Amino acid sequence: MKKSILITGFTPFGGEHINPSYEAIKYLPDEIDAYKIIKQEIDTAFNLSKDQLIKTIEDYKPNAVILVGQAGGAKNMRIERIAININDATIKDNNDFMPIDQLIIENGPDAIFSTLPVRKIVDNLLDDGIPAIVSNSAGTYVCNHLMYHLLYYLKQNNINIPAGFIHVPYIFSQVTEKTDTYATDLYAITRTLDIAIKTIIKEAL
Ligand code: PCA
Repeated sequence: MKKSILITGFTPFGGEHINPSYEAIKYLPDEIDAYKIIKQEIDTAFNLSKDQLIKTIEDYKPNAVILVGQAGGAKNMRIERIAININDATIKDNNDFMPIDQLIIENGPDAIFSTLPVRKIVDNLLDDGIPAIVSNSAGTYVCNHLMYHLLYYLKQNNINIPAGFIHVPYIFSQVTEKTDTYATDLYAITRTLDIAIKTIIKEAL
């Protein structure tokens, strides 16, 4: 099978009409540095997201997995370092489900670290003039849930590939009616993902 990298974004949620994570992924090329780029949109739904992701991993056996999600109000690209074993939603997901104070996996580890070169990705983004940080919390909603499931699945199955999560801000079209809310342009997000992919290929593959 051809060498590949799986990159996923989410469907819009919480009253938004678009989700910048998947919008940005659409503009990535289909191949980067000889790796096929597999693009997938995942439902913002606790109980659907994991199966959708794992099926694609089993079908394509990618060499790396990058999950991307919207972090409304964030002022930088947030390269997530860690996923924690808790679901604690403050709004319903797209399936009307709102878990509170629930473990993701009974008896699972409290937390699992990203296996992406997070610091190197941040450094390369900053060198390119893109605001970026290493983030120590992916929240407790669907994004953290899927990141935790991904890292847990890979560990359980002894699949040693780089995998992790990137949270991105709103884009301008989402904040025209929100006052004092940070936004960036879609191009900056696509460029962020392109730099992240190239960094992963160089540092971890
Ligand atoms: N962001 C949400 C879930 C889907 C998305 O794009 C989150 O941060 O959990």
